[in-house]
Amino acid sequence: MSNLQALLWDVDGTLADTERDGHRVAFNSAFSQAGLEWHWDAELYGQLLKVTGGKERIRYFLERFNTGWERPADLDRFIAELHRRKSEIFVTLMEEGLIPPRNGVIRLIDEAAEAGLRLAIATTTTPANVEALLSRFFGHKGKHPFELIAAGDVVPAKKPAPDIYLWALEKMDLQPRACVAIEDSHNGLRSATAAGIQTVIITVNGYTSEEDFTGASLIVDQLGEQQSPARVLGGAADHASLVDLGLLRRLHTLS
Ligand code: XBP
Ligand code: MG
Repeated sequence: MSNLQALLWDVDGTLADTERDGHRVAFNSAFSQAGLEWHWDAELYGQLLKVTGGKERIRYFLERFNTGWERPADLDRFIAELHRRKSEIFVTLMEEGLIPPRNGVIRLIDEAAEAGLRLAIATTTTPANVEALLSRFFGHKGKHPFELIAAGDVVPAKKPAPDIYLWALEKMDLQPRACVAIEDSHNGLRSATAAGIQTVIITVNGYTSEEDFTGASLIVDQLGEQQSPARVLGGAADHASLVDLGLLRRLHTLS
């Protein structure tokens, strides 16, 4: 009998494919509005995703890919302001509704909420981004079923550090073994695992499909819908075509 109590959800790449057509576009608009001739194409952005957190990603870009750029005296402040503008642009993009939830996401969230499971978000993205996305997917602000949104700078170290998961577990007074985490990336898997969560489901996307997911309980190409079944890429569920609560409970019992 599974004692599964909660599902902890990543956002970017998991709830929706926000990176290439959302965050990347918002970064580029912020750069151009600031008069910077920087452009992150889809391929470069894939490399930059190695570092989570938008401010951290800009810094990584400067350190690794744009070392010749003359830095302002107060680089931290410059990056923070650039990122503030990027976040405003991203929220506007989300409000326009151009990025839909991934297949099976709303189905599984609804199923879990109806079954009385607790639901939370654990992400490195800015809280306003999550609010905008959830408002779009579940109707106006606050209508979503998540009891906690753990996001952004509430902890100093972003994924792959375990901090954001540990923060959420503490706030919810939950044991890591009572949870399943749903992630799309190697960094996310490492973060959840390091927090003690033993059942991690990975839904890969274009940017993460080649990453190392050793230790994940299940790897799928999507959570799946009746008309659009999930393809199992790894884990103990060979013939599953939908990631539903029954499957999550089985995997949770096994791990
Ligand atoms: C998400 C991120 C975030 C977003 C950008 O990682 O790395 O940085 O790309 O968001 P995960 P901000 O899905 O593992 O949480 O610019 O708001 O930081
Ligand atoms: Mg992610």
